[in-house]
Amino acid sequence: MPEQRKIVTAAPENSETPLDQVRGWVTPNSLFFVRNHFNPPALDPAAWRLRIDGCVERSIEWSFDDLLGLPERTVFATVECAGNGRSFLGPRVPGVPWGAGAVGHAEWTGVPLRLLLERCGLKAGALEVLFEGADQGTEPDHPEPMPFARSLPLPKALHPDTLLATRMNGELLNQAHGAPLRLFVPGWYGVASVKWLKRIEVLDKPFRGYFQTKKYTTQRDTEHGRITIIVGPMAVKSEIIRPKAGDLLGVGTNRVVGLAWAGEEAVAKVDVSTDGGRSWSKAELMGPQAAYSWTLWEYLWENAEPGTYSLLARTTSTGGRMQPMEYDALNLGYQIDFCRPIPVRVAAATRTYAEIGNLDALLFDINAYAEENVRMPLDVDAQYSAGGGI
Ligand SMILES: Nc1nc2c(c(=O)[nH]1)N[C@H]1C(S)=C(S)[C@@H](COP(=O)(O)O)O[C@H]1N2
Ligand SMILES: [Mo]
Repeated sequence: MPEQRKIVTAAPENSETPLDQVRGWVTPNSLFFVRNHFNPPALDPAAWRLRIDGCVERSIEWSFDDLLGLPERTVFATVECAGNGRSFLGPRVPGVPWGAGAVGHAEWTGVPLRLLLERCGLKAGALEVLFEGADQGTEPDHPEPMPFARSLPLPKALHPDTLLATRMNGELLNQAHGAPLRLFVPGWYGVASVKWLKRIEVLDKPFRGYFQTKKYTTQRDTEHGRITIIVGPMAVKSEIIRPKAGDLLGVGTNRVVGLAWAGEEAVAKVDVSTDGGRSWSKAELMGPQAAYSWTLWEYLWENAEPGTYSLLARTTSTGGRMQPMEYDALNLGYQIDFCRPIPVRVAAATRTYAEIGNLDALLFDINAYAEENVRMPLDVDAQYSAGGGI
């Protein structure tokens, strides 16, 4: 099978990481999911400039080469789109109908945003930092063209791991992932990490843009009524990548493999259930277990008897947060973090068909069966005749 992203929409590209092919900790750039609201702009790094202005002592402009010459920092981190898994929700919600693969894990390298903000000098009253991409377009409920823009609260903007990323897995950013420069906010949903950066502005009041307050928000009921929350840190989540929903497994021992992540925290534990959540067993965590990063895990399911089963995985973070069993409808089609059952069948292995429609294999079996049933009496006949009769 060719290794490539799974296209959800072709233009602009929205595509998934092929999770069933994940075998390592880091997702190769060519397989790393892409989420584009508008057509990706082609920016010439030689002509490109980044300017920081707004609530600062001095506004400064950098060329791409200037930025490459500044001290770098590298962070391994998982990025998930806040709408990842939306197609599994019922009732259906509007938005890109993602399967499970709007998530990936990479090594991100760049200049800490803090360093540039310190060079500009923040004025008293600085509250948020606004990031504007060079891409623009319209949405059905916003017919006026607008750029893709998001803001970060000052504490996260000043966190030493928040980067202006130039590289992904050691390579200069490619166009799909935001070349030449993108913001990278580890532990937060992908929407925070603005691609194709054009402009940064320090604000003294909250940003109210379309992708900040109209989209990418959830709701919560409080004693003061229902409030709107801007999507930020990623939730605790797991994904079973092998077997796949609908797979036919053999009797005996089967290997269940998956991924788990916990936003700004590390994964502490993954539990697996083969009986729809009645009982749980601890999965084995494989490889690094680090803040921001996903962890691979495996569970050896022993003594599986013929039948139909519902597999579940549930992650707990180092801070003690646990994945919920049900989806919270107030999440409005974002933050899809519930434990999703994966139905599988276990049967004694006779012959399995790669696909139900494999007629050649089916005909082969029917013929083999017919031949078997015809041959026996023929053999007996032959024996009688060879034996010279009774
Ligand atoms: N300029 C710009 N930045 C953007 C977006 C976009 O459409 N335009 N999409 C955001 C969303 S919703 C996600 S999930 C991530 C996806 O990053 P990727 O395409 O590199 O995987 O980019 C974010 N940054
Ligand atoms: Mo996203």
